[in-house]
Amino acid sequence: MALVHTEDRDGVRIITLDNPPVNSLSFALSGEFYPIVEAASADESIRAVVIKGANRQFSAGADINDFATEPTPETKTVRDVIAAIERSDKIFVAAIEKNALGGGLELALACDYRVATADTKLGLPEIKLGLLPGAGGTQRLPRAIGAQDALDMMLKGRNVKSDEATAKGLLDEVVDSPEHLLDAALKIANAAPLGKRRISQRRVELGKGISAQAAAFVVSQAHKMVPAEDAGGLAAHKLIDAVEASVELPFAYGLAREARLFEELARSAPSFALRHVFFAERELSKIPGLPAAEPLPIAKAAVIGAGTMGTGIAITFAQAGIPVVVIDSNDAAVEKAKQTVFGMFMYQVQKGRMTQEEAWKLGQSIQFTEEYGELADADVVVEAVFESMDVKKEVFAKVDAIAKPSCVLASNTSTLDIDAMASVTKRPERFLGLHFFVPANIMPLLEIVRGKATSPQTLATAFKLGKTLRKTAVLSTNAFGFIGNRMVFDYAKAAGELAEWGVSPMRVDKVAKKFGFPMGPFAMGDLSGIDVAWHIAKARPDVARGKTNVIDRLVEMKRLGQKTMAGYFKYDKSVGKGREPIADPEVEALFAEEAMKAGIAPRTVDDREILERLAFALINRGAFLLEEGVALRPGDIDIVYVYGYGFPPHHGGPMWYADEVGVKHVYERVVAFGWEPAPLLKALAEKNGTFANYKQGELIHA
Ligand code: 3H9
Repeated sequence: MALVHTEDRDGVRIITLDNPPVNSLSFALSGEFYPIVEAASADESIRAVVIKGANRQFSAGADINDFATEPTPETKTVRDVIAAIERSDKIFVAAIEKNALGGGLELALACDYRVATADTKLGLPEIKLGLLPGAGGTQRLPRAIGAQDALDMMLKGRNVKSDEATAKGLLDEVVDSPEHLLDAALKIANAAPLGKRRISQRRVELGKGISAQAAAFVVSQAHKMVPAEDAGGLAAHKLIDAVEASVELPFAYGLAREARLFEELARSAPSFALRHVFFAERELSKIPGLPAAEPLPIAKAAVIGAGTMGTGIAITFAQAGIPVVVIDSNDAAVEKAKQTVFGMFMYQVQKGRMTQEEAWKLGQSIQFTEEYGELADADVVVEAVFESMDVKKEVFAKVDAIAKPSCVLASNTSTLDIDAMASVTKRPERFLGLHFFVPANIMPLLEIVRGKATSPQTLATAFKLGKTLRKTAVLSTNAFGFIGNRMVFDYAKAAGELAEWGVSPMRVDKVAKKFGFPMGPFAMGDLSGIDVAWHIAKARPDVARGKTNVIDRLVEMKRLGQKTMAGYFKYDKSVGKGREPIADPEVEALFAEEAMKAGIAPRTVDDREILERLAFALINRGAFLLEEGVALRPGDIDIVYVYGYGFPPHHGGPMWYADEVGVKHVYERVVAFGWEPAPLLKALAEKNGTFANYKQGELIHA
């Protein structure tokens, strides 16, 4: 099947890109596209060319898979296609439907005119893949909209909708429906009111009101605003260099600089890691062996419990357009929840993200009641009550008696047994875990926990719901702590062990932050609550308890974390609004005292070992979870950690990081640390394997 089709209409050649699902501009497509452009340029019967996309969109850019393959001298890329358009004397019009991203937008920018549908998104999101736009985007976008605006758009990887794109001068016309797009493009192609209009021939302005002399200052400021090259900022710095070239160099030289910088990035470790994250995210809902099932419609939701979690979940539903009823009989909790909801939507109004009226409507779509009867017509019920099996069982027995038979029941538990809860209902096949992360309306991760009776249709409904709620949903089996928390227990224990040897919590956190975590393990413990960790450690000392009694002592001292302004660190309202950890010698002394009681001698540890202990604890547990089938794929674990726990995406997630540093090295260190190595880690290490090539059920694939 051809990837590019052509049709002539009265001297206009219509080129249609047809590479489903997103018309990526792969090597293969470019191989067909290039000669078509050359032929149109050489054809005297052709006045103009319209480029459009099949599959209801223009193009999502270069094929990301191609970056891992080495092109041969014969390979044509989107860059060659664009160069051919640039050389041509014909009028080129881009007819853009829905997406013009990355190379897709770069292709459109090489055309003389652009017309788009109202739902179009334009953007150069390459930075999210650790790349920079490498097909002229860094040179043409600054010429089209000003260097500073272009830099901002590209550094954030921000897409703009058609109205904003028109205001920026990126679009010549917007049509109200895709049916009118081709006609509008043909009209422009025929009239070509301004003749050839190569963006490459424009001068670069820095931005409105900024003089050209300010270029050096703008560039140096931009370098200061982004993370260091070795802390996730490599692509950002190269991107700034490329935009600087657009300001300082003639177009052709700027283009050459961009190409060199792009190739450098395409081979860089952070870009490989980010591309892994991109594809791992898209694998998540592909569940091997799961029969296809039609998801149930979710038009109304109920949340049991108006605590922090329940309120966040309710806001999430409301924001996704699903009306929700929150059931709680505790007046004080309901009052607080109402205030949170109000404050949240008012904040959005203040930020200009919604109007008063929209905020009011959203607020109205969350109803509070103490009547369980109100959930009778809900399609999904999410329980978010106190973390106690007895309480939860009682709630579900009640819910099951009232909810309609098709209603899906979900628990938001972070550790408890889903099957035990399902057993008190008459619908275990409609039961599962939906584990949101705090704050539920902000955190993108959702763990979907499959019970032993959960039906394929219930799972399909949960994945669809996850998408509607704009969450990244990862499947886990019903195991203690599921994926994320099960791993975090080992991580926290590794951090605790370091502090028991006399490494200060502040130093441990600093090393984690330097690696790229937004906060270290101790600050994270303070945020989630020392009492929460203490309850879990009491329930499952085998998995969640360290070697000393530090955690019991902290609870005795009422140092429960940020909420009591003291935990592993202390907090002060005047420092970072009470959220900035301040080292507390009292806690360091407590670690020393408890370590001595437990017979643990102090030792010095260098930063490298600190990082290895933290990261390798995650990797080793991740390997156990893979082998036990708790997580389906290494990539699923990586997504849990990147989206739920702030693992630096430029290291790809813990399992990707294991491959980066070498599985063998990880295994040897795990053994040297005296930890029980996961058999899978050992097996991969012995065969020089990688997690990237590991497939469930096989020890080493390929
Ligand atoms: C670039 O252009 C570099 C140039 O500057 C320089 C070149 C020299 N390539 O997300 P979805 C697949 S870099 C390959 O589930 P949605 C995706 O894996 C590129 N595959 O759908 C999935 O496959 P599968 C810059 C791609 O509707 C399927 O398409 N562009 C690509 O939720 C559906 O994707 C970007 O970074 C691709 N470029 O969202 C845009 N794009 O079915 C990246 C998608 O096997 N793409 N696939 O799982 C996106 O942001 C979203 O996919 C999009 C659709 C918004 C387009």
